[in-house]
Amino acid sequence: MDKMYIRNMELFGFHGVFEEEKKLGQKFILSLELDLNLKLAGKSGDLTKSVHYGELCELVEKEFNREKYDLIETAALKMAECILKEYKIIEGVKVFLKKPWAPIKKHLDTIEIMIEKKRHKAYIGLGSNIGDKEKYLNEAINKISNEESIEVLKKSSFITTKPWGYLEQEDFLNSVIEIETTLEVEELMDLLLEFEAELDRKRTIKWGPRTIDLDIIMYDEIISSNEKVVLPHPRMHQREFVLKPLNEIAPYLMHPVLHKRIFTLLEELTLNN
Ligand code: PH2
Ligand code: MG
Ligand code: MG
Repeated sequence: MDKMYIRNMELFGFHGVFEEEKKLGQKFILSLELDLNLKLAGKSGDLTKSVHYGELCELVEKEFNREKYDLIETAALKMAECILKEYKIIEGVKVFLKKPWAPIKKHLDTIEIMIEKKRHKAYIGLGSNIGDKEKYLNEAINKISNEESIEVLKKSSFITTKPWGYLEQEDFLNSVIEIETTLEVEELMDLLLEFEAELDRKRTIKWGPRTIDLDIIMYDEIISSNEKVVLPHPRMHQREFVLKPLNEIAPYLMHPVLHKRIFTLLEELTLNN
């Protein structure tokens, strides 16, 4: 990926844990590393295909001075979020923030932090088998698309499926959506759990009836064995109610553990049943 670097921009700000820092202010030094394709602009000479770095610096300075924070971590994170929100062509950003003159009674060159934020692609499986199933799926998708840090890119159709696992329950309505998000995987998981709770989800029987179930099926090509979010979803390749809708919107997506594409996994599952 091509890069744009902005190095050592001076900012005056009022961030700090000490009262004096918030009163008197001090100088900060900001650097940015931006991931974006610069070849299009290079070829065409068209500024709109790149980032006007003068405007970007203005934007970042405004965001830096919008509020006073205790921590430079907060100031850096806010700037990273603001850059990705404002510039869709920027895929990722690293924000380096120095506070060389922090009043800590020590001689040092500088203290510096780096925060990285990126756009991620994820697939979310939705399922409902209580009450107005279509309404629950639609409400969940609305909640997800109303999030500032999420954009819904694709939606599969809603398909009716027989219950899998625990059989003594109503048929399900299932769907899969593709999203782009700047949330980390744990943040996305917490948000989906929040939405499930808002939509009256009760956890009683494993694999039992539910108003809404929102599962992260894949998140980039991440393979994770973290107890809280196992990725890719460990049973996705055994479930037609995941593979069928997923195949509608991403047939060539590669399963990062099995190294097979979604359409192949679906063909294999259908053959074996
Ligand atoms: N979800 C389950 C268990 N069984 N069966 C179908 N057909 N659809 C589901 O979404 C589903 C299921 C646990 O998440
Ligand atoms: Mg599930
Ligand atoms: Mg679940």
